Amino acid sequence: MTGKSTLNADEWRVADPDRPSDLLAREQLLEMYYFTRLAREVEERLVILFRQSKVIGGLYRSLGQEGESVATAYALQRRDAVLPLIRNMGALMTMGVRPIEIFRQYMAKGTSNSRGRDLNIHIVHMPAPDTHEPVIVGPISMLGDSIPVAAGIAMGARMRNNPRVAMAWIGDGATSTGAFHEGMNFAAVQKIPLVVVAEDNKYAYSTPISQQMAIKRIDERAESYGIAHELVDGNDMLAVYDVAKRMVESARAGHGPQLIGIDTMRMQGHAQHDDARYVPKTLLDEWTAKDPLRRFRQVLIERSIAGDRELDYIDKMAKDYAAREADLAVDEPMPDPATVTRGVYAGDDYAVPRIELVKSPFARVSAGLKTRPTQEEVS
Ligand SMILES: Cc1ncc(C[n+]2csc(CCOP(=O)(O)OP(=O)(O)O)c2C)c(N)n1
Ligand SMILES: [Mg+2]
Repeated sequence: MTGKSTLNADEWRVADPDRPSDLLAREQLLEMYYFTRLAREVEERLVILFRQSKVIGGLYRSLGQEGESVATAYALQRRDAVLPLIRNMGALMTMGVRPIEIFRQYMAKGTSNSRGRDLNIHIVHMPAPDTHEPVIVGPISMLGDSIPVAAGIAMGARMRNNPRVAMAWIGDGATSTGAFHEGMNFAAVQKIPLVVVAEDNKYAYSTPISQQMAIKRIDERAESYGIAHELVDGNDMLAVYDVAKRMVESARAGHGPQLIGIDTMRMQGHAQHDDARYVPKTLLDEWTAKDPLRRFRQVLIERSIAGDRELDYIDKMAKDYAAREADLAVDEPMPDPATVTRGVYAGDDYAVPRIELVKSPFARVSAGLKTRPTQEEVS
């Protein structure tokens, strides 16, 4: 072929079937970075609100786990179902949940999704059946129970010929519950399109992983059910995305449930009230060096996807956005005490407010960035 190639920088990359991340365009990579940074900034804001006694109840951070949360959710389609737990702020940001919804919930505002009846990221979004909106089922407090629920959601979709996949995140501790095992077995037997993200973050509250399971790799939990499984470095965002994308597509193609084991670390206590003195400092030091956001930033720079200037710009956008959303939520009213018994029992017509979803969460940021790298940047 002669003459100037018309292929642009995103198209010339040759896809390796094992590495679907090869096909991610520059904007998508920056979007993943943005969601990860946004998850961290929203939580940083929550820490400030917590110290000001504006947060009701505990504050559960996902520090060090934002990358795996984003990279797994990024493998989904918008119409899929997600069942995140307390460490999956990144998944909520990726599915387009407006940060103000998180602040409202954490402050138990009357405007919040649960109108102050429940806290933190316990939000729900149940669109009309078969629309292209995401289904979001917030953390179910009885750990492990989200697995049979996720299986039910995905099975229900399949019965209506809706190619919806359900993704459920679950901690190492929660994989020791009976509900987890029953849900996994049921999903396997029924070949349900369910992807389970099992997070080995080394602790379940103060219980170390060695007292949680006698196997070394969390993904081996899946072996006895005949479920496909893989273990991945949870702080390497593109490696996580690669496994998640392959599994989501495999589940969608009818190959049954899949389990992705995430090797990561909970970088703070179980919640803000837990100083985690039982965690050896050497372990924290080892994982501090593997911070997912810093590592991903490095990858983006090395691959000439973006430079410090652009990434600093995204950081600032995320930080300012989180601050603005928090300020808006602070000024909103608390629930009306006269309604306290309403919306608690079934059969009540006191409807749950719909949460606000952002259609293309990254659009406002990318508008300020060049959309393609220059030839110099890629050569
Ligand atoms: C069935 C059940 N048992 C105990 C608890 C109390 N509890 C809440 S969070 C938690 C620790 C969970 O650890 P893990 O599953 O590893 O998730 P992580 O917090 O590490 O993300 C416990 C024991 C609960 N909510 N449900
Ligand atoms: Mg854990």
